Amino acid sequence: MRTQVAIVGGGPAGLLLAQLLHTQGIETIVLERYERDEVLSRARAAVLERGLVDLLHEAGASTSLDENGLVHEGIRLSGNGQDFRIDLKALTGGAVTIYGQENITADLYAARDALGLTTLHGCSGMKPRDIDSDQPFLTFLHGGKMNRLDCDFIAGCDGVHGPCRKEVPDDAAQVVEQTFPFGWLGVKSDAAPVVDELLYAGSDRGFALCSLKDAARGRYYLQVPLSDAPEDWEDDDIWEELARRLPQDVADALPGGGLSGRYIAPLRSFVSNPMQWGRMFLCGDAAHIVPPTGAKGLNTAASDVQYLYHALTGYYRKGDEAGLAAYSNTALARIWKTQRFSWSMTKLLHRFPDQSVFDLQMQRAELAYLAGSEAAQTVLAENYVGLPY
Ligand code: RFL
Ligand code: PHB
Repeated sequence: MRTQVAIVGGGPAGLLLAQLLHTQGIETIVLERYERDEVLSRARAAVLERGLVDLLHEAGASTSLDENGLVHEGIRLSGNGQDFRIDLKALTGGAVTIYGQENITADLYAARDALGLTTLHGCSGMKPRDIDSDQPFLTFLHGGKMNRLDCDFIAGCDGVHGPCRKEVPDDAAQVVEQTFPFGWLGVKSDAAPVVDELLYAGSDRGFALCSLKDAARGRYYLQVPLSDAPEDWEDDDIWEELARRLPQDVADALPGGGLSGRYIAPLRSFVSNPMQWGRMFLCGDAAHIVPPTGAKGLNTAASDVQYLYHALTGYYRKGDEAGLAAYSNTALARIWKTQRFSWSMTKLLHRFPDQSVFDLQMQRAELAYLAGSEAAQTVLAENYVGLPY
């Protein structure tokens, strides 16, 4: 088998890159480890920056997004006696769109299928080879036999546990990592969302988030100790804990009832540098992870995809290698700003086990300052709606 760009990973980053390259007549094959149902069952991100929405339009995968995406012009923040709205629209002219990651992935698969482009599911033992030559290739098991895919370039869109990042030699790779001493318990509710706009709540008992799966269903998160397991939390315990952490009007309106899709995600920041080695380029979670408090993981994957898409287009259209050579530095410059924002939101709203009285006062002062300062709100809003590419 041969293609121009071999894409490892059929998650949102890999599929979006593939669709965009197709619009420029660049051939791709997408190789995914799991079956499609499994990929589509991962319900995660919901908040899309404008840049990602624009890319989905450009990729020809926006029909359902345009119909079902909810445009949100504000968010609410509470905690330490503060409770205020940040008017994203008034402060930045921008907004975010609420639309589930699993829907984006499904839309991108549908667009790819409609064009008859090749996606192989159930690929195991994936190994990038000769990436520092101009004839890289991949070997992998599929359909009961070993396969070889020759290509011009490999895009490693294979998530945080994928094999591509490991191909950057140890003595060239710098990995910067910070783990937070807590996780998020996430659940879905079939009852109507309790809020019209996302509510990020700090409290003495820890962080809580009220979000939406879509217009009809709510999604909730609670900061929990890493020692907790999802099955430690009964539905009623979750509702009660949410009520303790949320402002009274929201606590009073919580619908109660059955909850599903329970999981606990640890919070961490992680950046791997460089994001390219020879003819292999890393995109999305394969190269970096942010804590979810800023809603930036998928959006950062999208900015990588945008840079790589333009770099590859420059190469194939004009033989210009400058974009490819600069890819890692260009992508990382934006990623570090996104890391900063995700870290600042996490620090602002969570309870840390070893927080001193001074730390607590700083957190309190930070939230009070934000509540009263249009300048501070503008900084938050500008980052939340998404920095320019
Ligand atoms: P993915 O989604 O992990 O996809 C990688 C794909 O690669 C496949 N793969 C392989 N394929 C072939 N061979 C191999 N050996 C392979 N190994 C792995 C995997 O099966 C998978 O299909 O990475 P991608 O595409 O970079 O996308 C990143 C996003 O999924 C992630 O950043 C977001 O979900 C993060 N995130 C959020 N991001 C936002 O922008 N807004 C949000 O509101 C938001 N909320 C969240 C989040 C992540 C969360 N968790 C679970 C940590 C909320 C939470 C709770
Ligand atoms: C979500 O709805 O999954 C979500 C929303 C906002 C975040 C993180 C997760 O910051």
